[in-house]
Amino acid sequence: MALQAALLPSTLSSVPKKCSIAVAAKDTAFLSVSQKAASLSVRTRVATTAPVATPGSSTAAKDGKKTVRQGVVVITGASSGLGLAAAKALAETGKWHVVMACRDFLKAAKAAKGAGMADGSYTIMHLDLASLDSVRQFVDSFRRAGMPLDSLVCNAAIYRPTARTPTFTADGYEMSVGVNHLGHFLLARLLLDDMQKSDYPSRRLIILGSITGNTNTLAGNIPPKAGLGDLRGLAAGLRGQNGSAMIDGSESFDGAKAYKDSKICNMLTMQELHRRYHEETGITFASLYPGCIATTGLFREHIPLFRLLFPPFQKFVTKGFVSEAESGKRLAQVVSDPSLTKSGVYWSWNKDSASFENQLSQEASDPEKAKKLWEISEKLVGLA
Ligand code: NDP
Ligand code: PMR
Repeated sequence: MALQAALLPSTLSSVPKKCSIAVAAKDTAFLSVSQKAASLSVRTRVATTAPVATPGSSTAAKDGKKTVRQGVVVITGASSGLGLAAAKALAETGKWHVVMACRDFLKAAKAAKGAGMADGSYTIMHLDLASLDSVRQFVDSFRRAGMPLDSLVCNAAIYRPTARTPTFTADGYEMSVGVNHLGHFLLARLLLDDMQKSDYPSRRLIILGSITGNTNTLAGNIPPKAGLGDLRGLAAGLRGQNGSAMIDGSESFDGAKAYKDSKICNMLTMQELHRRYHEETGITFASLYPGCIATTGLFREHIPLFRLLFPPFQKFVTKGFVSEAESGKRLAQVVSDPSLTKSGVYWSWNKDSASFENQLSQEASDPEKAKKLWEISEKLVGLA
């Protein structure tokens, strides 16, 4: 019920800067139902539950000393799997207000309720990474909501393992790379400004990587192997019809490889952000392989037999399996653990679930490639 009542058009000018979201939610009571319906567009909806404490405000302890305020973290793709589990883990600490940046608003709302996330511990905002317009609108909505930004987690992804023909984003880019890399690239670049304004003691920008994008591992050597080549397909626009839909310029499309390539892009982008911005801003940039979360929606497009056998295979054969809850704790650690402040790191976990700095493959740590990827991506998302 709180959710329906709190459906807000992000364009409302009444949302005050540094607002208490409780006030913003209450304001909607003054809108008539028809006004609400008329002003709600799928792309600009914001829902929030009344917060326990105003996100971004410092709280004064009884002895007069200021305590660290509640942090605000944006997590993309928080409507399922790892993103949802991390959102829950962070919200439960009471130290974080989670902004769930999701393409399916109602799914996200149901998922948060279903996971038992407390009212007031999260805000849902619409973000479709398959549209650069939507990314810009999200940034706009977030700024209008008046919250600070302390951490950003680029988590959303799609995997199209059986696809033999490409599909395309609203801007005409191959979908896996468009969503997993280009959408996040634009989002991260735009929100860096907001993160720089934050006074939070440890600000972190995290981009999900994976073992399957790293060819220095057994998992990374299962065909089709990731590989960006000289990026000629990306440089030509990744459009398929007038060139290649694959980053390396291959003529034939391979959905599984496109995903793994996008993960190399994610890991290279994290390192390039580190090189360009860490010293200047103090922001920690990190990536991670959370373990094989074989039960998530990531494998929804895989054949039924794969979905049946993959979890037991990972549990009992590779022993790389990790539950959604455990992976959520790992990601939450990278967001907030005081011992994980090192920048430019790709985190992994050992069998005892202890984190360690992992080695990226040669390609996923190639600075020349990272620079080239950065420059091409800037052009594709309209930043250069
Ligand atoms: P899920 O499919 O459960 O979650 C992916 C999320 O991304 C969903 O919330 C989905 O939204 C969202 N999403 C997809 N497309 C878009 C879009 N266009 N705009 C906005 N959001 C979108 O997968 P996982 O939780 O497994 O994956 C999370 C991350 O973890 C990914 O980056 C993945 O690469 C990484 N990872 C996963 C591993 C695993 O074993 N599962 C291993 C290594 C890394 P919706 O709910 O609407 O579909
Ligand atoms: Mg893999 C140590 C062994 C290991 C690990 C940790 C993974 C993780 N996988 C391993 C081994 C193997 N896998 C082996 C030996 C095989 C051949 C039977 C195998 C196969 C396989 C397939 C077909 N594995 C897969 C697939 C997928 O479709 C998944 C994928 O590539 O998604 C991109 C996948 C994965 N294996 C993993 C992980 C973490 C994934 C998926 C998640 C990801 O990278 O995001």
